Amino acid sequence: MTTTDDRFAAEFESNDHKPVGYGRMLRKEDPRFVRGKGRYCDDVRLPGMLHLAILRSPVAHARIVSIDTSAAEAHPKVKAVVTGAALAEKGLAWMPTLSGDVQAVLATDKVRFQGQEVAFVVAEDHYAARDALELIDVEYDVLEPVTDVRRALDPGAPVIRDDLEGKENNHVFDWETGDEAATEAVFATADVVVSQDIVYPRVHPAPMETCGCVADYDRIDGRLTLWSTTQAPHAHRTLYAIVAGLPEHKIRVIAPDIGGGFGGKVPIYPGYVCAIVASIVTGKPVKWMEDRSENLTSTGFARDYIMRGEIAASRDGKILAVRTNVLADHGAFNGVAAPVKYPAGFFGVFTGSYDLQAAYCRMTAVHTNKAPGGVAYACSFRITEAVYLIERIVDCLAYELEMDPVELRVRNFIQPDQFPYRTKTGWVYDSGDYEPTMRRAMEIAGYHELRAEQAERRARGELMGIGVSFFTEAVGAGPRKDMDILGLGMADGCELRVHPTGKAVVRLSVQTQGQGHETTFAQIVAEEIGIPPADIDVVHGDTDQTPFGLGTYGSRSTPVSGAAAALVARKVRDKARLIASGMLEVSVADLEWRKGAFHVKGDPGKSVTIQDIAMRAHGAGDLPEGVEGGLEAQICYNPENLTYPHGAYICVVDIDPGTAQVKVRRFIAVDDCGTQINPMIIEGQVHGGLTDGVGMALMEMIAFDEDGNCLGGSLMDYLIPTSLEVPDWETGFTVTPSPHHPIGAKGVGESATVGSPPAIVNAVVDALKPFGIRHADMPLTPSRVWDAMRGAPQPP
Ligand code: MCN
Ligand code: CUN
Repeated sequence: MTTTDDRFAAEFESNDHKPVGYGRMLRKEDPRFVRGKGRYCDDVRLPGMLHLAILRSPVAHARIVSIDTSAAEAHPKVKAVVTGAALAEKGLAWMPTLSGDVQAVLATDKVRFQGQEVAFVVAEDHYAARDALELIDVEYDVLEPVTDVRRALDPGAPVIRDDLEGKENNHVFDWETGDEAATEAVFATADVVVSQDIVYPRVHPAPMETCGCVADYDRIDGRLTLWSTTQAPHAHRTLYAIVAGLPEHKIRVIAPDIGGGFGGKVPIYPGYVCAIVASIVTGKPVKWMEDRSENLTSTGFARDYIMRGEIAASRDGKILAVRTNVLADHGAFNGVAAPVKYPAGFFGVFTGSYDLQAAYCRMTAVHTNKAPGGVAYACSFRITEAVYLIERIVDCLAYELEMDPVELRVRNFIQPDQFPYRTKTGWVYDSGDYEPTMRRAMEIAGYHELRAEQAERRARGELMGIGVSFFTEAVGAGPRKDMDILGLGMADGCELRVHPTGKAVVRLSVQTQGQGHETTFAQIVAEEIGIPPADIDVVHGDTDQTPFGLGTYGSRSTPVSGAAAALVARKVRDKARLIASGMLEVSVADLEWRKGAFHVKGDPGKSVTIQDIAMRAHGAGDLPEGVEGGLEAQICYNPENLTYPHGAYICVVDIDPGTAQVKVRRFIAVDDCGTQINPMIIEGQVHGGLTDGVGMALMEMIAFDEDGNCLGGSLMDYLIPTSLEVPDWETGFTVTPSPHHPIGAKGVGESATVGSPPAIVNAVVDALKPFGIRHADMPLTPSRVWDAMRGAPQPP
């Protein structure tokens, strides 16, 4: 099989788009993973370890009348049974969420979503703990649930958060961005205005490994060690210190190998807190691991935005303004993980890749009787929703103007000379060159031939669709002046030590969940300091071993910690230069750095390698005046701006007119994430994100019935794509470096998840054009497509 990757890779890497040294090297972590030698939370087994299981609410909304734990306590293998009332006595029944709300660790007064934590059992083994859950008798007084987000603010709707003083309705926040009056003025005089209701359904990241932890509290020296499925070990440690009142220096959070995070492992879940409490109470290590249903029903969901998009344009296709109204379902507790000043995440980039005159967004967020969460699943802090909105509404406009969707986009692109470009909602795009990326995608796709083929097939009554999307992402939060999580500024520490024999250790605050950081961060340091990646160990995921930083999400590792790694290596190199000048007995100005060695200018024979310098830094003899021994450095990097990767995606689908089944025949993705570190890893990230996109566009939705029962509690009901549903991805790349990142790299980990759903939906809607259909909501399952074809009303 020849993939586009092969066809284009050689050409791509031979031009000036060279990735950083060692480019496509194999992943250093893979020998461990492919041999089944990864070490995940559930592999942690400590002597005397107990097991914790959580009793969860079977109903969505109910008052707790009574809880009888006596039978469970009498179970011979049970060590403790804890309820919300018991936690309340210690002031631990509630914990802060990442968005400044509070969430019940165990319910005391009411349960507010199906699957909410009500009590926990600690037992000698996992099975006994689960068995004992069945012995707990809870009497519920069932209340009317709020499941329809559109009714959450109706007068008389049951108030979910009556725990909050003075709360009389289900309102969470109102938020707006852009200029309402200026936008209204543009809309009032525009030739064409198109408006469309668009739903981005609630979906779940569904990582292979569910959430869990092992808490080990040492009563003698008061130390807590927590192995935990976390994407942000340092931030979690600080929050545990605040919640549990433990001194921060006595808490060690270890994130071992993680079997996929996708944002679902950013929040602190009640289960972690329960395990810590259980270990403190019993004095033994305690393990908690969720099962699949618990993961799907109670951990951070994603999306759940109901949007009305409006676009104003001139008759000849100049887009003038975009306006949107959003109703956001935040579930029972507002557990969204987003920088404090950004309650709607980075949804403000809904103006997309287009040069507009005005834009405005108004959003209302509400509580419903559903699990908390809101930004997981490779969302780039809500850019998924923003990109879906703009790319769907631009296609609606193309439909009304009877214009080719590519031509409409190209006509409105922000031009290369407009960067840095300030959008009408205040985001400053660092760099971009959009048209070549679009053209590259068209070239790989054979866009014009595809349109010709489509015309022929349509004439035969076949349903073939071609969908396009073009996205600009904003990744790499901070800068810290604008961005913090619960008061913790979004900057990242990094530390580099070179040992006497020239081997190195780089310590990161970010934490990989499968993205290959052990490889790519070694590559960044290798490029800067000339030590081969094999000789550089990447240490992460352990607060005792690494400097403070905010963790991995929003594709921030490369933009923030990647920059930190490059700069810390340069700092070490600067010191190495001083030592080299002493060793070669020339002035610093006479030295030239070339791949791993300092050379005396004009005397190529005279040089010292970084390894020679490392030994000298630690060895006998004098160093130049004022230079300390050792060869190491540390920094805390505060990014100047986000980085703005972009991409052009083209999707080709065929729909079976008899069954309404959508088949993704081809998918072409051209991504631009600035300077590339490891093109192979980038392709892997893109392949994964595209697969996510097929899932969301065609299969995935966490649905609820009228009683608030979650209908997506198993992978039989919540469908995720397999290799059978996805095509051979065809990828291509362009490179527009970030001007402010030390190596010009931008993030890429969420690009394909962000960019692909609109391309797929646009393709399906394009295939359905003969039916006069302009829009249909995800997931485009056969039944939804069938209904759309029959002109049936769309589900709410
Ligand atoms: N990379 C590169 N060159 C670039 C940019 C990135 O070689 N110019 C490489 C990086 O070095 C890194 C990988 O690509 O190895 C992803 O980098 P980056 O875009 O910085 O994203 P993060 O490392 O911060 O990863 C987070 C991102 C997010 S937020 C989600 S959600 C997601 C994603 O990554 N979750 C994932 N990809 C995932 N991939 C796996 N396997 N598992 C997850 O849980
Ligand atoms: Cu929003 S999912 Mo990723 O940022 O961890």
